[in-house]
Amino acid sequence: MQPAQIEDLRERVRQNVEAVRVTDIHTHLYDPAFGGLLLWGIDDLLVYHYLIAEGFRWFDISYDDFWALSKEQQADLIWNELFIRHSPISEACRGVITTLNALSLDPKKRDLRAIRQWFAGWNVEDYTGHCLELAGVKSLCMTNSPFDETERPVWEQDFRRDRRFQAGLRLDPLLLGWAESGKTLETWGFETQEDLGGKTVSEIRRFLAEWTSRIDPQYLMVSLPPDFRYPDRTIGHRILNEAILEHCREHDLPLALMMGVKRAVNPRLGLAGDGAGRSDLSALASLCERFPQNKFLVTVLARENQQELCVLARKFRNLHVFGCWWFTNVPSIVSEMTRMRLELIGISFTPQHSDARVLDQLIYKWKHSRQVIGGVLADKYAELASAGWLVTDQEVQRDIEALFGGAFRDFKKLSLR
Ligand code: RAT
Ligand code: ZN
Repeated sequence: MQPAQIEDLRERVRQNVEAVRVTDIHTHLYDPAFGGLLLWGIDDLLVYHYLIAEGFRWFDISYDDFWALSKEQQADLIWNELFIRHSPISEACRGVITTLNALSLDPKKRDLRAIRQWFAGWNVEDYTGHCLELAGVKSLCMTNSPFDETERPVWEQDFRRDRRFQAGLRLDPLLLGWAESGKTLETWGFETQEDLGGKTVSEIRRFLAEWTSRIDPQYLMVSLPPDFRYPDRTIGHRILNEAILEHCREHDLPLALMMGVKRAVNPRLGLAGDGAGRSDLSALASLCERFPQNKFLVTVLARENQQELCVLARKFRNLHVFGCWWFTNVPSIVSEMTRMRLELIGISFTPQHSDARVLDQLIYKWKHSRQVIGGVLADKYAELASAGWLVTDQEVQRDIEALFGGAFRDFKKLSLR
């Protein structure tokens, strides 16, 4: 191929990535029927926990005083410190600029008051459609915890689901904090014992069955600390083996494992105080090997674990790698991870999820991810063409659809018998 043809191919690949409609497989957004739980607008964008963590590197205010402020006051502080007094260069800061710009709010004016006024003119239903459209997202997965006192009551009423918002059943307390969550289940009418004796395991399964039928999840999910081991002799492991994995097999649901989060490294920062650590992926290897009929959707937080995760995916077809999670969702690392994944496992993974907590973040998270992933894919197809393969537009489009949702759907359908 001539250099001009290669450049043309690269451009077509990038355009395809720009245009593809995405299935976002992990977010913290809610169906609009959940009312105030669906966050949106400039103040929620500014008080995102990623920005709170960055703001505290400059703030001259105690943690307690900060938390005592109203949302708007916190947003003012963050705006002044991270956007006015310093240039908004970090990924999370740049995201706010990309979002405002895409919404046609001129960030160059730096007029927070005018931005607030603009948002006040929207209603949530219209704005939801507007954001999904601008982000090119056709559907997304929420994070739904039965243990969350604010969302539970909504599920317990009858409401009309917005099919663009699919459920994900989050179970961290069940697996990681049985001493407490067992008691909670008891108050909800399940017979439990702290040592898992008597009917406890079947009662946990009844609880899982009830929530599965109530919310119709795409998968069950849990985030794990870096010191998670498998196998191990803990109550949590018995819950995993005897209740969660059995339930997943019976309902043909994947279990999403988000590995490597150290919760509350600095508890004074609240949600912003979590950190990251390197995981022992031999735990994941054991799970994939011992449970060949269970499906595992996995993302890992430590950069140091990424290659090992790809190698495991080459060994186990019941493992689907997804996303550049949280601290890895910065362009330099997304680029390196996506390149490595394509090189090791081809098209059989899901390069990104947004993890959006605020609706409007879908816009920047997907815009930034598309830019990086599009560039990496352009390189890869150019290399393939140079190697002598005929790269057709139709096949490029097929692959890109797989990477942005299709491979995830195929993995869910995969028969492991
Ligand atoms: O990315 C985030 O917003 C984190 O706070 C976590 O929620 C993480 O994504 C998780 O799902 O545990
Ligand atoms: Zn998340």
